[in-house]
Amino acid sequence: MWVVATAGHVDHGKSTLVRALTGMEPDRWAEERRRGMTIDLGFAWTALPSGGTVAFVDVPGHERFVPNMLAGVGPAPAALLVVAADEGWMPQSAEHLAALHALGVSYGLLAVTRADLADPGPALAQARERIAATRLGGVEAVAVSAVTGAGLPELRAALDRLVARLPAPALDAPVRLWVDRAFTVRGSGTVVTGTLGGGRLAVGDELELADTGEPVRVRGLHRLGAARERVEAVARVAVNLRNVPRDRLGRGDALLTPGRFGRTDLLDVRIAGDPAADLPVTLTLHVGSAAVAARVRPLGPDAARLRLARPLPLLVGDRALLRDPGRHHVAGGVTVLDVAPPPLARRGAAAARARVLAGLDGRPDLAGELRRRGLARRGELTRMGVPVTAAAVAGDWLADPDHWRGLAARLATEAARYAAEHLLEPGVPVDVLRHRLGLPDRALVEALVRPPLRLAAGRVTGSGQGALPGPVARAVARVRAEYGDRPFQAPEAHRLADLGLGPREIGAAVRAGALLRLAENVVLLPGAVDDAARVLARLPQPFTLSAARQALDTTRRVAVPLLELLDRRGVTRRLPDDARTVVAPPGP
Ligand SMILES: Nc1nc2c(ncn2[C@@H]2O[C@H](COP(=O)(O)OP(=O)(O)O)[C@@H](O)[C@H]2O)c(=O)[nH]1
Ligand SMILES: [Mg+2]
Repeated sequence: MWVVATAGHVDHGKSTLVRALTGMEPDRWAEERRRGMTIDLGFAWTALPSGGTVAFVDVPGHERFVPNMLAGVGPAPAALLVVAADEGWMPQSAEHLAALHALGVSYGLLAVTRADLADPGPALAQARERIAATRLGGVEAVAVSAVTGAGLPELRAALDRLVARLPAPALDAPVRLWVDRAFTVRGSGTVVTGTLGGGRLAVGDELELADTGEPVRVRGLHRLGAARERVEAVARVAVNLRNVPRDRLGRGDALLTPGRFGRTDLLDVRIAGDPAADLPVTLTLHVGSAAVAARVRPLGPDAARLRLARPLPLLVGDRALLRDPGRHHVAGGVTVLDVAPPPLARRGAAAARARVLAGLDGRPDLAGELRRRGLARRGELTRMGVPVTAAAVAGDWLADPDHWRGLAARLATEAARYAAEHLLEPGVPVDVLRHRLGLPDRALVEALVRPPLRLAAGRVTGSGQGALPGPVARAVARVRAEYGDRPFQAPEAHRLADLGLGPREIGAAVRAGALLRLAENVVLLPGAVDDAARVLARLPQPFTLSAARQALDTTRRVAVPLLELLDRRGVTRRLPDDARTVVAPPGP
């Protein structure tokens, strides 16, 4: 199915043409039929000669109802422009064309209606010239009369050629169904309709209401008036929602694939049209079926920051338009550049931001997004409309490679600085580093730890080795002097206390490699383990604990943990009878 919106001045024959093409009545309201004028959007569809189906969103042409027109055109990918042969180009012909251009609609067709009333030639030439200057370019044109039927077969054939050119919808895209109508059906509850431009819907699907974020479930689906289990884009759909009161949603809301869209009331945009500096401070932003007041802050000649009166589910690259309702003036087409822009608090931030925006084009770009943000979460990027194709550095965090390298270097510097400031502490707490580096998540700090730094018990260790506070260094020097010639005798606990070596000091000396801790309050000088292995290797193998103790000239207090340490290091092996052999003697 294809969806085509009508466009054109009031009374130029849009609804009559849709009726003639489809046999359906697009003017749904009694008031519309009584007044002979379209007020709100109408819907009708027909089969084309090729067998394909085209659904029309018939829009009102009256100047008062341009917002309704925009709600219908916003989500539709193609337009049928209608100009009456007997009236020619009129104000809403121009305004509707400007809207199509601003929204980036580039597929269309011109129908010159009421060709039985006047020579269609002049209106056709005039309209074609105006259309050629827009994104629609050189469109096919057909003169028709709904009264005589002249031109209708040609128009059908031209519609077939038009829809054949339309790009295929992205069926794997997340759903963002802009609601253009919401009503209650007795016995079924709330039903909303919209143009499904991408993705798929199925009965039972869970979706999210854009305005409130609340989850809703699809109870039933209709496509062109017939019940369906599933519907693919492009389609006109009616969605029956389970347990959703009618007053919870309306035109301008949207049904979303959960988790795939953010809601933003602050965005940076490119504006094609009036110079940004000339725009009124307040305009209406039209996007999808929504119309929201926007405060405009120019950032450069063709870029601006918009503050919306309510948040919308927008993605980078979305097309929208800004309109001045008072002047009936389409101020410009909008391309969304950033849906999560940085605050502009510092002096000069706006100018810097303008320079950044000048380099953006609305095409989602992961590398650029990371370059600008440094770090971003996977879900955040997805909800901006930026496909995540790179690996995370930690958890669900992605990082710009340069920024990440810089953080690793800063982490090493900060860890060393902390170690120098806190000599007796076993490394720097992860949270301290997180704070000093300004990182939002501990997992990032942990992922930044590289050898020789290590992560142990919530701290980053391995910095500042050898730098012991003076008193500790002096105490260690005393141990070295006193025990250098009896390396396997450990100072008694009271001797350690006399030297001022408590648990904290010993811990620092051990981390600095100045002492070796065998057990609580049992320390040796660092070379003792290799020396012990060499002594033990010269014993008849296997040897007993007692033989080891005598050879090393030490006590059980030292020998037991020393041998256990040698076992753990694979230097000795303990046999079933508790004797040991040296299996891997150290070098000389
Ligand atoms: N003679 C003639 N009248 C037409 C034709 N198309 C529409 N009309 C009349 O023009 C008026 C406006 O048509 P309508 O479809 O409501 O215009 P819309 O406002 O563009 O939807 C109606 O009175 C129609 O009957 C046509 O091809 N020939
Ligand atoms: Mg009409």
